[in-house]
Amino acid sequence: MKTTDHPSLDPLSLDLLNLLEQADPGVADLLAAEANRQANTLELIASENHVSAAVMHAAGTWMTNKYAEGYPGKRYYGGCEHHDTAEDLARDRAKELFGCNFANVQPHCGANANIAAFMAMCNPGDRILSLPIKSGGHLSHGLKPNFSGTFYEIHDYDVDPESERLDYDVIAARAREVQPKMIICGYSAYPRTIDFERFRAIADDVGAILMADIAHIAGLVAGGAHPSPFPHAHIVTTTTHKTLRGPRGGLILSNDEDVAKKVDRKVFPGSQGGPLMHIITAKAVAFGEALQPSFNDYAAQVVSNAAALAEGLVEHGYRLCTGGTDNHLLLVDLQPRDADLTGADAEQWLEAAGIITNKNGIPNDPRPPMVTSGLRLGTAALTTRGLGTDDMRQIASWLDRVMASKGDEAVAREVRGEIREMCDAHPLPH
Ligand code: DSN
Repeated sequence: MKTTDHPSLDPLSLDLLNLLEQADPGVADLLAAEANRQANTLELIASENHVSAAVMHAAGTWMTNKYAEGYPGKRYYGGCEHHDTAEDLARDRAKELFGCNFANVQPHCGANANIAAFMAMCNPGDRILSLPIKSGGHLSHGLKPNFSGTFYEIHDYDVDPESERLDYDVIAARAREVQPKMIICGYSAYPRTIDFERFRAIADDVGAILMADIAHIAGLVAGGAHPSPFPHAHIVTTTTHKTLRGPRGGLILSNDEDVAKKVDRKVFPGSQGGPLMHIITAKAVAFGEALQPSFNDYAAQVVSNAAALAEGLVEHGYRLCTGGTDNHLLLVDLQPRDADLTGADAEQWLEAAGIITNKNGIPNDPRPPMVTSGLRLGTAALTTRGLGTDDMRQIASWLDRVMASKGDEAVAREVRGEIREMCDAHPLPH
């Protein structure tokens, strides 16, 4: 594969491919193929996005060469002057972005942020109240094989079986019953606004800590399109790469100095060694981007696009869990449209047509997690490409055409061609 096959790539990316063509042609080929895949398909995975060229290239720099165990001003290695500056910049920008007093930018990912948060706020064996993964929670909130389910006593709350939404009165009753040390809110597949204030009242009622994992909605919070977990949550964790559109990584935020001190100890040396300074530098760049006024427009458009996609799918006969969406994602129940259609089939057929999604269990899903009756869709990446609400209606109609055809190859080929035109008109960010 020649780099001249990629006229839409930014100059640094072309230089990288040229360099690798000499140094490691196999890797050059696979990277070029992945760049093409991302450019030529529609990304609807709710937890993914397309970073700017500035964020992407900031993640691949000299900063990767350095050990910087410790924190700015207190490192275990010499030569950390510029690493201190980068980490301070990332921390200051994160605090400004989320309106809080403390940020730890070292967690390598969201699950690592959650490990450190659990260790900071709880002791092994403590009771934790969270939403299980089968109802939209995250595996690091208490799944049995995960650290959380292994070392803590996990109790569930659930969404209402009819409305599929959080029922705060029921959660409050459950909290009184369980008397947890910590309550977790924030989810991977919940399409509705989270009432953080109500969660804090529930936590206060039983003397529990409130942890908000805002990994999915962080960009919406930063851009003013979802209420903030501050001042309600005692501790907030997130990833940096979903709606926030930064490099792949984690982040912990708080307003409380005692929480902050504990978190710092539990990230390093509690659960991690050397921080990924190249990623922390890219986090600083991404937070700088999210502080621009245009990021508010982006966040608002993500939400409008999700609403338009939801409307389009409902018009085609699909049922949406909870009846719709308030945020960037929708959870589609495929059963009413076609009782035989599974999430696994839909994911595979759509990928063949150039639409990238993930199968996802729906509340009370009769099918196992590798099959599922649902599809989770998100609009963060499409919105980054500059797509709007009219495009979402077109995409809803492609989704239906492919799923209704049951993976017919000719239909997939046709749709793929049409999608290619939309992709060419909306190149990835440079
Ligand atoms: N695995 C992520 C998601 O797709 O939602 C959550 O970390």
